Amino acid sequence: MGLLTTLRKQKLKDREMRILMLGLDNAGKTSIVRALLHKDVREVTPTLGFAISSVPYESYTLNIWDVGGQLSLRPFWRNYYEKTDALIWVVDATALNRLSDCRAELDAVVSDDRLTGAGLLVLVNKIDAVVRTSIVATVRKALNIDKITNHTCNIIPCSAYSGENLELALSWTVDEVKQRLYMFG
Ligand code: G3D
Repeated sequence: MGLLTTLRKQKLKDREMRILMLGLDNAGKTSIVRALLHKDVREVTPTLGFAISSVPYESYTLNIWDVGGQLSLRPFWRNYYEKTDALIWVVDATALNRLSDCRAELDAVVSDDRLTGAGLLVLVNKIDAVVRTSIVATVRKALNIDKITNHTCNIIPCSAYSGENLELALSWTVDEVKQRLYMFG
């Protein structure tokens, strides 16, 4: 059994997954984490560095790394890539004028070798505040999601405020990681 396979099996045995949550500032990353922890989502303050939260899901512990998305913090994102099992990229559905900036940042992140293999879930957050028709298609196209070939991708609309689709987001993420780890088992 190769070292990589052994490490992957150990990871599954430990039942912990490392999830990196990134996106532009103000997308709603911290709010989503708070919603997952059943905390008041109206009480967020900007994440100046990073915060790690442990979210129980099924029999797993998801260690979610919420890293600040301000321009000045983005060069530090790469310091968090190592050992990431899944990347959750959060998009602000109310800030479509920032999609080109968002795409440039996402392109740089997904092409980094240290994230190779990690599943990619794009969450289109704040759908409680927009007209829903075609929002997912718009974001999918603007971010060129269909051109990302080195990650298994999915895109889901959600709302940290209402909690809509957050359960679905977790279940997709966990299933993707499980499938990949077992595939190499
Ligand atoms: P960030 O961690 O990505 O920087 P935050 O984003 O979680 O700090 O959220 C940024 C702002 O978006 C906050 O508003 C927050 O309340 C709001 N927000 C987060 N999620 C949602 C959502 O699902 N729906 C709506 N309508 N707003 C959301 P403020 O006013 O504090 O800047």
